[in-house]
Amino acid sequence: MATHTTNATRGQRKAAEGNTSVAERDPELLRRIYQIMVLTRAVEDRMVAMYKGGDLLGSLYTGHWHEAISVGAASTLRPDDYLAPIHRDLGAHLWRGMEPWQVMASFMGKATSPTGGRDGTLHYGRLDLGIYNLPSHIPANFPVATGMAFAARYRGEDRVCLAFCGDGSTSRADFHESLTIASVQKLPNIFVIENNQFAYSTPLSLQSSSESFAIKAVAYGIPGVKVDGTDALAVHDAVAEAVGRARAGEGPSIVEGVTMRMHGHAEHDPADYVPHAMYEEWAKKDPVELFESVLLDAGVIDADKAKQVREEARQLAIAARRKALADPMPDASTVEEGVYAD
Ligand SMILES: Cc1ncc(C[n+]2csc(CCOP(=O)(O)OP(=O)(O)O)c2C)c(N)n1
Repeated sequence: MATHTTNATRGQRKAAEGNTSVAERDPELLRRIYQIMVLTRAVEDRMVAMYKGGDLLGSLYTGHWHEAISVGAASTLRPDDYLAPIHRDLGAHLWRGMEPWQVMASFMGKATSPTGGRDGTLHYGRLDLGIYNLPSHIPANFPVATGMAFAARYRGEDRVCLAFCGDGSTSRADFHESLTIASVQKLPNIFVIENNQFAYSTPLSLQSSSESFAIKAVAYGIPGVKVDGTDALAVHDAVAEAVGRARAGEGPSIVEGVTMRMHGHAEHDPADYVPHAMYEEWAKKDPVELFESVLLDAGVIDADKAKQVREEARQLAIAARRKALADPMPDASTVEEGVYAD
């Protein structure tokens, strides 16, 4: 099995092969990726304001500058595939059909949230959309993802399971255990590592001595590729290739997307440990703006359409906040429901 690890983005390599033209791609898919990236940013910006305004119960984790990874990766899946996201992946939830108000309702502990108000932050999922609720312990979604992939194969289904984790999560034992079982069993898994330079306050230099996270794939005998995580098409293409292999029974892959965590670990964290120059550098690589420019340059959207998409996203986020605020808290008498088997 070929194992390739490269620093070139998938987009760059495809460009070199001469088949990456934006014009050759499905314009509907491109517009949908753009729309969900814009919506993700709008919803998270609104939730940051809600956090500051005291609307939310717990802390708020956002995925600013992760939009190209979460949406680029999720957009490669079939609706019946499985998704095991983390706290940076609102874009993947929204791609699958999670409603923005449901996300807000979750951070408010509302009865209408996907967890019925049993959680005041981000442990929401929707099994009807194939989205597994993320466990708090990271990357505990990885062993679950291998289980989902195993179940799919056991049942004779050709579903795949896409799971995300951060750079810090790769240092945990469950990362290694999951990669080991997935590779020896050739499970239909895709493991996306969101390298955002920090794991809370731990910088990459204290996290790993490897030249990349993708290169860790070599030890598992599986393909690993490192792509520009601010480039939605680079992520999409790399993950699509991995999905193709997984669905064909060729086993799991690692895709590393390199980006920056542009907010604190969560909104309570001022992240004073991040050198200011890093923010200045990465501010030039806003994935939403970069993708918008690509689509504008290729004529897939025009300036009016971009304005319309942004305004619609803003209005959707405003309406979502209004609904989530108005929704009821759980009825205290139901507190034991869902705790014990009937
Ligand atoms: C096993 C475990 N240890 C610690 C935590 C607390 N915690 C939550 S996210 C996080 C940082 C994770 O870093 P990384 O995997 O790089 O993802 P990022 O938050 O940077 O996206 C920590 C320490 C946890 N949830 N689970």
